[in-house]
Amino acid sequence: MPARRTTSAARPAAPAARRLEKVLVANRGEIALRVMRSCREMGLRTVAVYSDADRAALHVRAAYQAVRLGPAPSSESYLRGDLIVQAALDTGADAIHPGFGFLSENPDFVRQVEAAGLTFIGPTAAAMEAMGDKIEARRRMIAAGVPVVPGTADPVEDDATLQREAARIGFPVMIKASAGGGGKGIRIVRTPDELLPAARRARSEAQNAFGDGTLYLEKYLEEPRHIEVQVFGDMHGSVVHLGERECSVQRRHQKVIEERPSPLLDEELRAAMGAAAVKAAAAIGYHNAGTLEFLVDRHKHFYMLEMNTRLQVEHPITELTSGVDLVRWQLLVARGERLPLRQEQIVHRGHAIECRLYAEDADHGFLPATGRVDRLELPGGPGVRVDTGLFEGMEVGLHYDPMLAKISVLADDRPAAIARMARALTEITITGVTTNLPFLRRVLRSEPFTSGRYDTSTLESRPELFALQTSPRRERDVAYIAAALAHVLRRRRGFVVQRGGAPAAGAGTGTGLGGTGPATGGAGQSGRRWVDAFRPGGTP
Ligand code: MV4
Repeated sequence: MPARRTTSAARPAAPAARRLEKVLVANRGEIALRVMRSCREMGLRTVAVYSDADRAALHVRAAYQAVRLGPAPSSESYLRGDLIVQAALDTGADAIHPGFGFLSENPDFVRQVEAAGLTFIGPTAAAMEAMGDKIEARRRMIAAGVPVVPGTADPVEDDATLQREAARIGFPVMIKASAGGGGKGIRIVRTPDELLPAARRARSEAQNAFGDGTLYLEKYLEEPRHIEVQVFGDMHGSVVHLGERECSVQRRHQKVIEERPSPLLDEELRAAMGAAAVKAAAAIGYHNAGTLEFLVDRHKHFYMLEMNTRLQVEHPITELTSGVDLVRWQLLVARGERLPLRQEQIVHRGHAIECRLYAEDADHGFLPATGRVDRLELPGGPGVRVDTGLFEGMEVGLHYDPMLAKISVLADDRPAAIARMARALTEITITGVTTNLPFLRRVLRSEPFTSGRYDTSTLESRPELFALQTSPRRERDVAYIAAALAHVLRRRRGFVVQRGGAPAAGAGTGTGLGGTGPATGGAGQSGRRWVDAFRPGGTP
């Protein structure tokens, strides 16, 4: 597909084959491991970089070589593009994979990498810039015929323009920062009198956060779904899509569960959104992995919002249903090869769901949790995939993203995928750090999720549906059980039960009187578990 209306900088580079034998992975945790796995399968050597907090991390152990960057804070380690490029040169790497977050969407970093004669595994700096400037992106998408949310085509500078444009669009409107993205620097304005004060605050916030106070306006869509489309381009001008991911289960712009296909889309809408996503990527001569974010309103109208110019956290669900290794494709495209499949050869099978396990306390304001992981059991079995950098003994601190693991499942259909995920979640044990695991279980079996009728506001507008359930009756029952347990354990002090086995010889069977067994040896030393006290035949 030829790319039209592109500047020379955005046109696909000459597809000269490039040497790719050793890849430096400029990231940490599960995504660094994920990238290294595909590298290894392709016979490529890997270089890890790490901060002092990550000396013992799995990504360091998985790599062929590892280079220390600096102290734990990202600003002194994973965000130090200069040190990362130097590490690549020192180790003889020929390419850098940025993962996601950190430097992955920083066009200056891309230029630094290329100036050093290295290959950046991702799109061009120009494509990142075109999509990073939201007003510029809207202009280009409108020109390409991709639907965007009704709004302004130009920055809104003065108060008169703000008022005129807001009235033309119609309230409620949303004020957004052109340099923004994600959830930063946006404001909902419901009435004309709120407009100017909101714009003033938004402008100074954007100026502080991004060094650019440029604003634009959009019609505010109420309770939209957030559905994104995975695209892939090569340096020969081909662009394909790999279907959508439903990402509406989120709170505070933090995604919690993603699934594909979206329960909302029919084949017609899916095809229309896929075609729009391909058109958007082709219009800027895009190559490598990208994602087009759309909002879908209650009338099932879709509007492009933003383009993410990187591999995304939730890419595993696309891999599960398509069978495509997206990192492999990134590496192939970066070395100048053509996409391995044409659009009609990309076929999805089954239903995939991803749950994000976060180190946070969902029952106490979702505060970030820290600690040392002392026991860890991860799920497995049919159709289960785990992406994580966790290991027993790992310290979870506050320096990096709180996401600990991604649990993904593939099954024949949506109900089977939900059942499989519920099963997988029950197989997880993690102690030493509080996680959102109980919250994930509650969301998974909630009515909005099981029915597929949820939107981006559901988690935040109906928190009671996902909250820890307590009631006077339930609390009374818990109190009864605790009292009974305390009673039994008191009477049986010294009752020795071998861990997981039959009661030890002579250890109080039948009498149940305190003190008949060995008087020494607490539960910890005997290895006795409280459940053993309730084994059939084990009661007095
Ligand atoms: C919107 C919107 C409604 N109408 N724009 C939030 C993050 C940024 N990427 C764009 N966002 C939104 N833009 C218009 N015109 C609602 C959101 C929004 C949202 C979007 C995607 C996923 C979750 C969200 C949660 C709240 C608001």
